[in-house]
Amino acid sequence: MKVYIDGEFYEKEHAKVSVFDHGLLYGDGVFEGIRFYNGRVFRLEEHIDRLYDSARAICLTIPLSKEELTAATVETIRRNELRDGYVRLVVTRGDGDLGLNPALCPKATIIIIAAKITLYPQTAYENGLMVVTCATRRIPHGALSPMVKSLNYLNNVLAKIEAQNAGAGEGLMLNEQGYVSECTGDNVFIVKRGKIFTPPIASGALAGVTRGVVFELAAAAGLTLSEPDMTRYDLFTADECFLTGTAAEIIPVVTLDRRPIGDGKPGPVTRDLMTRFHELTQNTGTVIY
Ligand code: PXG
Repeated sequence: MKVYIDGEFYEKEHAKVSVFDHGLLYGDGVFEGIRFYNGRVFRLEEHIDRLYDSARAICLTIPLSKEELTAATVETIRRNELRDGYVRLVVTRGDGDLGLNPALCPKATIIIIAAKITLYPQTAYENGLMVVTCATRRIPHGALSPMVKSLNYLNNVLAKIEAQNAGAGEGLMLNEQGYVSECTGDNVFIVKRGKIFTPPIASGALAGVTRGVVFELAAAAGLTLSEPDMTRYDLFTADECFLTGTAAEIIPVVTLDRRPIGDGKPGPVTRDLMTRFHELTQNTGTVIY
């Protein structure tokens, strides 16, 4: 494996950053997870745009242009001779002294890792996932914007632990007001009487790239999609439920807090969207080779 760090490629065992990097010391940085399929990077431009927005929001200057970072991303995949996989971009505040002050870090560190990722077993895509509601709430806008894909994932990690301890595949996160926000690493959707619903970004949900793709697929399928405030009631009474994310793709949810959603099986709208999504990933994206 060849890992990109600040313009150089290193073998995995030599791919290291300083213990004084503020990404490690304070979680001071941002990241993106991007998939590539069939020799093409899926929605690369959108991911790069979100990375620069996340960086801008935390006053972090990425020392490359979007074009340069895009080229570095594609080159990292190429060097690893992969056609299908997952590429992780990490931009940290960089090497600095002890102390929070980001002015102590002269230059951001850029890391690009191209690898494979499997989040859930194939059976979960066929039979659906169990989800439980987590006691850990989604970070409020007033603490750190949930729009920022930052290196501070501790509250999501804690929520994930709750889900794992409950024997569930994913954890549903509510916001401080008790409205449904999203899962620990995916956005959530429901289908009710043929219409699709997902919580609004204001709920604390990440503006997921896959979420946006589902908006496009729903429009192409002639399905109505809206973003009302949602509570657990909406999930308990839904006909279908599914999650979206770069790593998860589109995955059906069949129970919430051990209560079946709909008939407790992946539904037809979810299955149709999964098929449409698969087709799109195979036939679109930035060409790698
Ligand atoms: N919400 C949160 C909190 C996320 O972290 C999503 C929603 C879905 O967004 P996208 O843009 O991916 O559709 C995410 C994304 C991982 C991993 O390593 C996590 C994500 C993406 C890629 C890999 O678990 N989360």
